Amino acid sequence: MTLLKSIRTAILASAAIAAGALSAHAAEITLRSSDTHPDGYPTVEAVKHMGKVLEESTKGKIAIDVFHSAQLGEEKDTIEQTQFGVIDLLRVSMGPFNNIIEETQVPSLPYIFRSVDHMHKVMDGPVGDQILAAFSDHDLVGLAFYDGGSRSFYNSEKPIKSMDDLKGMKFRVMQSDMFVDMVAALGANATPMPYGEVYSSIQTGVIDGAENNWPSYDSSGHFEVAKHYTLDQHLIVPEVLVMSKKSWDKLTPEDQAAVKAAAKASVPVMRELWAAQEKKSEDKIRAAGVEIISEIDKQPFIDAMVPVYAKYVKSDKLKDMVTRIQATQ
Ligand code: GTR
Repeated sequence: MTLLKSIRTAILASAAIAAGALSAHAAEITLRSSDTHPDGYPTVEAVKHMGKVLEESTKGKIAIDVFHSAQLGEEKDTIEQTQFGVIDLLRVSMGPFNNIIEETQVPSLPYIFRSVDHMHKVMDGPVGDQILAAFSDHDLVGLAFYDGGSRSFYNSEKPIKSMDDLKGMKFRVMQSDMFVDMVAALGANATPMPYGEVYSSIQTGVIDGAENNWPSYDSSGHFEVAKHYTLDQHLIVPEVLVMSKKSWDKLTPEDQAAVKAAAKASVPVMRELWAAQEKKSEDKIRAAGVEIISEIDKQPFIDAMVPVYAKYVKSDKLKDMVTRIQATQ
Protein backbone atom coordinates (compact mmCIF):
# COMPACT_ATOMS: atom_id res chain seq x y z
CA MET A 1 0.00 0.00 0.00
CA THR A 2 1.33 3.45 -0.81
CA LEU A 3 1.85 5.89 2.03
CA LEU A 4 -0.92 8.13 0.69
CA LYS A 5 -3.35 5.25 0.55
CA SER A 6 -2.32 4.22 4.07
CA ILE A 7 -3.06 7.70 5.35
CA ARG A 8 -6.38 7.82 3.50
CA THR A 9 -7.43 4.47 4.97
CA ALA A 10 -6.39 5.56 8.45
CA ILE A 11 -8.47 8.73 8.12
CA LEU A 12 -11.46 6.77 6.84
CA ALA A 13 -11.13 4.29 9.68
CA SER A 14 -10.83 7.05 12.28
CA ALA A 15 -13.87 8.87 10.86
CA ALA A 16 -15.99 5.73 10.94
CA ILE A 17 -14.80 4.98 14.46
CA ALA A 18 -15.57 8.52 15.62
CA ALA A 19 -19.07 8.27 14.16
CA GLY A 20 -19.54 4.92 15.88
CA ALA A 21 -18.10 6.14 19.16
CA LEU A 22 -21.16 8.32 19.70
CA SER A 23 -23.35 5.25 19.86
CA ALA A 24 -20.80 3.19 21.78
CA HIS A 25 -21.43 1.26 24.94
CA ALA A 26 -21.06 2.71 28.41
CA ALA A 27 -18.14 0.35 29.04
CA GLU A 28 -14.77 1.61 30.24
CA ILE A 29 -13.12 0.01 27.19
CA THR A 30 -14.86 -0.41 23.84
CA LEU A 31 -12.96 -2.53 21.34
CA ARG A 32 -13.54 -1.61 17.70
CA SER A 33 -13.89 -4.65 15.51
CA SER A 34 -13.79 -4.75 11.71
CA ASP A 35 -15.46 -7.10 9.24
CA THR A 36 -15.92 -6.90 5.50
CA HIS A 37 -19.29 -8.67 5.68
CA PRO A 38 -22.72 -7.09 6.14
CA ASP A 39 -24.68 -7.00 9.37
CA GLY A 40 -26.29 -10.37 10.06
CA TYR A 41 -23.51 -12.38 8.39
CA PRO A 42 -22.31 -15.26 10.63
CA THR A 43 -18.87 -13.73 11.30
CA VAL A 44 -20.41 -10.37 12.27
CA GLU A 45 -22.96 -12.00 14.57
CA ALA A 46 -20.29 -14.23 16.15
CA VAL A 47 -18.16 -11.22 17.12
CA LYS A 48 -21.28 -9.51 18.53
CA HIS A 49 -21.83 -12.66 20.60
CA MET A 50 -18.22 -12.46 21.78
CA GLY A 51 -18.97 -8.87 22.86
CA LYS A 52 -21.92 -10.01 24.96
CA VAL A 53 -19.87 -12.73 26.64
CA LEU A 54 -17.09 -10.23 27.31
CA GLU A 55 -19.41 -7.61 28.79
CA GLU A 56 -20.80 -10.24 31.12
CA SER A 57 -17.47 -11.71 32.19
CA THR A 58 -15.91 -8.28 32.80
CA LYS A 59 -19.08 -6.95 34.48
CA GLY A 60 -19.55 -4.30 31.84
CA LYS A 61 -15.95 -3.10 31.76
CA ILE A 62 -15.16 -4.21 28.17
CA ALA A 63 -17.51 -4.07 25.20
CA ILE A 64 -17.13 -4.60 21.45
CA ASP A 65 -18.46 -2.44 18.63
CA VAL A 66 -18.58 -4.30 15.33
CA PHE A 67 -18.01 -2.18 12.22
CA HIS A 68 -19.41 -4.38 9.47
CA SER A 69 -19.64 -3.95 5.68
CA ALA A 70 -16.00 -2.89 5.30
CA GLN A 71 -16.76 0.47 6.99
CA LEU A 72 -13.18 0.54 8.24
CA GLY A 73 -11.68 -0.58 4.92
CA GLU A 74 -10.90 -3.63 2.82
CA GLU A 75 -9.19 -6.62 4.42
CA LYS A 76 -5.57 -5.96 3.41
CA ASP A 77 -5.80 -2.36 4.66
CA THR A 78 -7.56 -3.30 7.88
CA ILE A 79 -4.74 -5.73 8.69
CA GLU A 80 -2.34 -2.77 8.66
CA GLN A 81 -4.71 -0.63 10.70
CA THR A 82 -4.95 -3.42 13.28
CA GLN A 83 -1.17 -3.69 13.43
CA PHE A 84 -1.04 0.11 14.01
CA GLY A 85 -3.68 -0.15 16.75
CA VAL A 86 -6.28 2.01 14.95
CA ILE A 87 -8.54 -1.07 14.86
CA ASP A 88 -8.62 -3.32 17.94
CA LEU A 89 -10.18 -6.51 16.59
CA LEU A 90 -10.29 -7.91 13.08
CA ARG A 91 -12.19 -10.82 11.59
CA VAL A 92 -10.58 -11.69 8.31
CA SER A 93 -9.85 -14.58 5.97
CA MET A 94 -6.48 -16.29 6.27
CA GLY A 95 -5.84 -15.43 2.60
CA PRO A 96 -4.76 -11.78 2.96
CA PHE A 97 -2.28 -12.89 5.66
CA ASN A 98 -0.49 -15.31 3.31
CA ASN A 99 2.05 -12.78 2.06
CA ILE A 100 2.82 -11.60 5.61
CA ILE A 101 2.78 -14.71 7.86
CA GLU A 102 4.05 -17.90 6.23
CA GLU A 103 2.26 -20.24 8.65
CA THR A 104 -1.08 -18.96 7.33
CA GLN A 105 -0.20 -20.34 3.90
CA VAL A 106 -0.54 -23.90 5.12
CA PRO A 107 -4.30 -23.98 5.86
CA SER A 108 -4.75 -21.85 2.71
CA LEU A 109 -3.21 -24.51 0.46
CA PRO A 110 -5.64 -25.81 -2.16
CA TYR A 111 -7.17 -29.18 -1.25
CA ILE A 112 -5.14 -29.42 2.00
CA PHE A 113 -8.27 -30.38 3.96
CA ARG A 114 -10.33 -33.44 3.07
CA SER A 115 -13.48 -31.91 4.54
CA VAL A 116 -14.70 -29.16 6.84
CA ASP A 117 -14.56 -31.70 9.70
CA HIS A 118 -10.90 -32.34 8.95
CA MET A 119 -10.28 -28.57 8.96
CA HIS A 120 -11.99 -28.24 12.37
CA LYS A 121 -9.89 -31.07 13.85
CA VAL A 122 -6.68 -29.47 12.61
CA MET A 123 -7.49 -25.89 13.57
CA ASP A 124 -8.79 -26.95 17.02
CA GLY A 125 -5.51 -28.83 17.67
CA PRO A 126 -1.77 -28.12 17.92
CA VAL A 127 -1.37 -26.97 14.29
CA GLY A 128 -4.08 -24.37 14.91
CA ASP A 129 -2.30 -23.23 18.09
CA GLN A 130 0.97 -22.92 16.18
CA ILE A 131 -0.71 -20.70 13.58
CA LEU A 132 -2.37 -18.51 16.22
CA ALA A 133 1.00 -18.09 17.96
CA ALA A 134 2.62 -16.98 14.67
CA PHE A 135 0.60 -13.73 14.70
CA SER A 136 2.54 -12.48 17.73
CA ASP A 137 5.62 -11.69 15.61
CA HIS A 138 3.47 -9.32 13.56
CA ASP A 139 2.01 -6.95 16.17
CA LEU A 140 -1.12 -9.10 16.44
CA VAL A 141 -2.63 -11.61 18.85
CA GLY A 142 -4.38 -14.60 17.28
CA LEU A 143 -7.61 -15.31 19.17
CA ALA A 144 -9.74 -17.87 17.33
CA PHE A 145 -10.61 -19.47 13.99
CA TYR A 146 -13.94 -19.16 12.25
CA ASP A 147 -15.39 -21.08 9.31
CA GLY A 148 -15.26 -20.04 5.69
CA GLY A 149 -16.83 -23.13 4.12
CA SER A 150 -15.31 -24.27 0.85
CA ARG A 151 -14.60 -21.93 -2.06
CA SER A 152 -15.43 -22.69 -5.70
CA PHE A 153 -15.28 -20.82 -9.00
CA TYR A 154 -18.15 -18.81 -10.46
CA ASN A 155 -18.22 -16.81 -13.66
CA SER A 156 -20.40 -14.84 -16.04
CA GLU A 157 -19.39 -16.63 -19.24
CA LYS A 158 -20.05 -20.36 -19.29
CA PRO A 159 -20.45 -23.52 -17.23
CA ILE A 160 -17.04 -24.88 -16.14
CA LYS A 161 -17.26 -28.67 -16.27
CA SER A 162 -13.59 -29.59 -16.31
CA MET A 163 -10.19 -27.97 -15.84
CA ASP A 164 -9.96 -27.44 -19.60
CA ASP A 165 -12.89 -25.04 -19.48
CA LEU A 166 -10.88 -22.72 -17.22
CA LYS A 167 -8.19 -22.11 -19.87
CA GLY A 168 -7.58 -18.42 -20.51
CA MET A 169 -10.34 -17.21 -18.21
CA LYS A 170 -9.77 -14.36 -15.77
CA PHE A 171 -10.67 -14.73 -12.08
CA ARG A 172 -10.37 -12.43 -9.12
CA VAL A 173 -8.54 -13.91 -6.12
CA MET A 174 -7.87 -12.60 -2.63
CA GLN A 175 -4.66 -10.60 -2.25
CA SER A 176 -2.35 -13.60 -1.83
CA ASP A 177 0.43 -14.62 -4.23
CA MET A 178 -0.34 -18.26 -3.55
CA PHE A 179 -3.86 -17.89 -4.94
CA VAL A 180 -2.48 -16.22 -8.08
CA ASP A 181 -0.25 -19.27 -8.57
CA MET A 182 -3.14 -21.62 -7.81
CA VAL A 183 -5.26 -20.14 -10.60
CA ALA A 184 -2.29 -20.10 -13.00
CA ALA A 185 -1.67 -23.80 -12.27
CA LEU A 186 -5.25 -24.45 -13.36
CA GLY A 187 -4.60 -22.75 -16.70
CA ALA A 188 -6.49 -19.52 -15.96
CA ASN A 189 -5.40 -15.96 -15.08
CA ALA A 190 -5.78 -14.41 -11.67
CA THR A 191 -6.24 -10.80 -10.68
CA PRO A 192 -5.86 -10.09 -6.97
CA MET A 193 -8.24 -7.34 -5.87
CA PRO A 194 -10.19 -6.19 -2.81
CA TYR A 195 -13.52 -7.95 -2.25
CA GLY A 196 -15.52 -4.73 -2.63
CA GLU A 197 -14.38 -4.26 -6.23
CA VAL A 198 -15.39 -7.69 -7.49
CA TYR A 199 -19.07 -7.06 -8.31
CA SER A 200 -18.44 -4.16 -10.66
CA SER A 201 -15.37 -5.84 -12.16
CA ILE A 202 -17.49 -8.83 -13.18
CA GLN A 203 -20.28 -6.57 -14.38
CA THR A 204 -17.97 -4.54 -16.60
CA GLY A 205 -16.10 -7.61 -17.85
CA VAL A 206 -12.74 -6.68 -16.30
CA ILE A 207 -12.78 -10.24 -14.93
CA ASP A 208 -14.89 -13.27 -15.90
CA GLY A 209 -15.54 -14.31 -12.33
CA ALA A 210 -14.20 -15.06 -8.89
CA GLU A 211 -14.34 -17.82 -6.30
CA ASN A 212 -16.02 -18.02 -2.93
CA ASN A 213 -18.32 -19.95 -0.59
CA TRP A 214 -22.14 -19.99 -0.69
CA PRO A 215 -22.75 -17.24 1.92
CA SER A 216 -20.32 -14.77 0.33
CA TYR A 217 -21.47 -15.57 -3.22
CA ASP A 218 -24.93 -14.72 -1.90
CA SER A 219 -24.34 -11.67 0.32
CA SER A 220 -21.96 -9.97 -2.13
CA GLY A 221 -24.60 -10.31 -4.87
CA HIS A 222 -21.95 -11.86 -7.16
CA PHE A 223 -24.46 -14.56 -8.16
CA GLU A 224 -26.49 -11.84 -9.91
CA VAL A 225 -23.66 -11.10 -12.35
CA ALA A 226 -21.84 -14.48 -12.46
CA LYS A 227 -24.47 -17.17 -12.94
CA HIS A 228 -22.36 -20.32 -13.38
CA TYR A 229 -21.06 -21.88 -10.14
CA THR A 230 -18.83 -24.97 -10.30
CA LEU A 231 -18.39 -26.84 -7.02
CA ASP A 232 -14.72 -27.76 -7.43
CA GLN A 233 -14.12 -26.76 -3.76
CA HIS A 234 -10.46 -25.93 -4.26
CA LEU A 235 -10.08 -24.13 -0.93
CA ILE A 236 -11.31 -24.63 2.60
CA VAL A 237 -9.67 -21.55 4.10
CA PRO A 238 -10.36 -20.96 7.77
CA GLU A 239 -10.95 -17.40 8.89
CA VAL A 240 -9.30 -15.80 11.87
CA LEU A 241 -10.07 -13.33 14.61
CA VAL A 242 -7.04 -11.30 15.65
CA MET A 243 -6.44 -8.46 18.07
CA SER A 244 -4.03 -5.57 17.79
CA LYS A 245 -0.99 -6.18 20.03
CA LYS A 246 -1.11 -2.47 20.90
CA SER A 247 -4.69 -2.78 22.20
CA TRP A 248 -3.90 -6.09 23.89
CA ASP A 249 -0.98 -4.62 25.82
CA LYS A 250 -3.27 -1.97 27.32
CA LEU A 251 -5.37 -4.68 29.05
CA THR A 252 -4.69 -6.27 32.42
CA PRO A 253 -3.78 -10.00 32.34
CA GLU A 254 -7.25 -10.72 33.74
CA ASP A 255 -8.94 -8.79 30.95
CA GLN A 256 -6.71 -10.45 28.37
CA ALA A 257 -7.86 -13.84 29.63
CA ALA A 258 -11.48 -12.67 29.42
CA VAL A 259 -10.98 -11.56 25.79
CA LYS A 260 -9.43 -14.92 24.87
CA ALA A 261 -12.20 -16.85 26.59
CA ALA A 262 -14.93 -14.77 24.95
CA ALA A 263 -13.34 -15.29 21.52
CA LYS A 264 -13.24 -19.05 22.08
CA ALA A 265 -16.85 -18.98 23.30
CA SER A 266 -17.92 -17.40 20.01
CA VAL A 267 -16.56 -20.30 17.91
CA PRO A 268 -19.35 -22.87 18.45
CA VAL A 269 -21.92 -20.09 17.93
CA MET A 270 -20.19 -19.14 14.69
CA ARG A 271 -20.18 -22.74 13.48
CA GLU A 272 -23.90 -23.08 14.08
CA LEU A 273 -24.71 -19.79 12.38
CA TRP A 274 -22.43 -20.74 9.51
CA ALA A 275 -24.10 -24.10 8.85
CA ALA A 276 -27.53 -22.44 8.81
CA GLN A 277 -26.37 -19.61 6.54
CA GLU A 278 -24.71 -22.00 4.06
CA LYS A 279 -27.99 -23.80 3.59
CA LYS A 280 -30.01 -20.59 3.37
CA SER A 281 -27.66 -19.06 0.79
CA GLU A 282 -27.54 -22.24 -1.28
CA ASP A 283 -31.35 -22.41 -1.38
CA LYS A 284 -31.58 -18.74 -2.37
CA ILE A 285 -28.98 -19.07 -5.12
CA ARG A 286 -30.57 -22.22 -6.55
CA ALA A 287 -33.98 -20.53 -6.50
CA ALA A 288 -32.47 -17.55 -8.37
CA GLY A 289 -31.77 -19.86 -11.32
CA VAL A 290 -27.98 -19.96 -11.07
CA GLU A 291 -26.46 -22.87 -12.97
CA ILE A 292 -24.76 -25.12 -10.41
CA ILE A 293 -22.24 -27.68 -11.67
CA SER A 294 -21.71 -30.20 -8.91
CA GLU A 295 -20.68 -33.24 -10.96
CA ILE A 296 -17.03 -32.45 -11.40
CA ASP A 297 -13.96 -34.65 -11.28
CA LYS A 298 -11.71 -32.94 -8.74
CA GLN A 299 -8.70 -35.21 -9.28
CA PRO A 300 -7.19 -33.20 -12.18
CA PHE A 301 -7.56 -30.04 -10.05
CA ILE A 302 -5.80 -31.75 -7.14
CA ASP A 303 -3.03 -33.07 -9.41
CA ALA A 304 -2.48 -29.60 -10.88
CA MET A 305 -1.59 -28.26 -7.43
CA VAL A 306 1.75 -30.11 -7.21
CA PRO A 307 3.81 -27.07 -8.37
CA VAL A 308 1.94 -24.79 -5.94
CA TYR A 309 2.88 -27.07 -3.03
CA ALA A 310 6.46 -27.28 -4.34
CA LYS A 311 6.73 -23.48 -4.45
CA TYR A 312 5.15 -22.66 -1.08
CA VAL A 313 5.90 -25.66 1.14
CA LYS A 314 9.69 -25.34 1.20
CA SER A 315 10.90 -24.88 4.76
CA ASP A 316 11.07 -27.82 7.20
CA LYS A 317 8.60 -25.96 9.40
CA LEU A 318 5.89 -25.80 6.72
CA LYS A 319 6.63 -29.32 5.47
CA ASP A 320 6.15 -30.60 9.00
CA MET A 321 2.84 -28.72 9.32
CA VAL A 322 1.56 -30.23 6.06
CA THR A 323 2.55 -33.73 7.19
CA ARG A 324 0.78 -33.26 10.52
CA ILE A 325 -2.36 -31.98 8.78
CA GLN A 326 -2.39 -34.92 6.39
CA ALA A 327 -1.96 -37.33 9.32
CA THR A 328 -4.86 -35.81 11.27
CA GLN A 329 -7.84 -38.16 11.16
C1 GTR B 1 -15.10 -14.33 2.17
C2 GTR B 1 -14.37 -14.14 3.46
C3 GTR B 1 -13.90 -12.72 3.59
C4 GTR B 1 -13.13 -12.29 2.35
C5 GTR B 1 -13.84 -12.64 1.08
C6 GTR B 1 -12.97 -12.40 -0.15
O1 GTR B 1 -15.50 -15.66 2.05
O2 GTR B 1 -15.22 -14.41 4.55
O3 GTR B 1 -13.14 -12.59 4.76
O4 GTR B 1 -11.88 -12.89 2.37
O5 GTR B 1 -14.27 -13.99 1.08
O6 GTR B 1 -13.02 -13.20 -1.07
O7 GTR B 1 -12.26 -11.39 -0.16
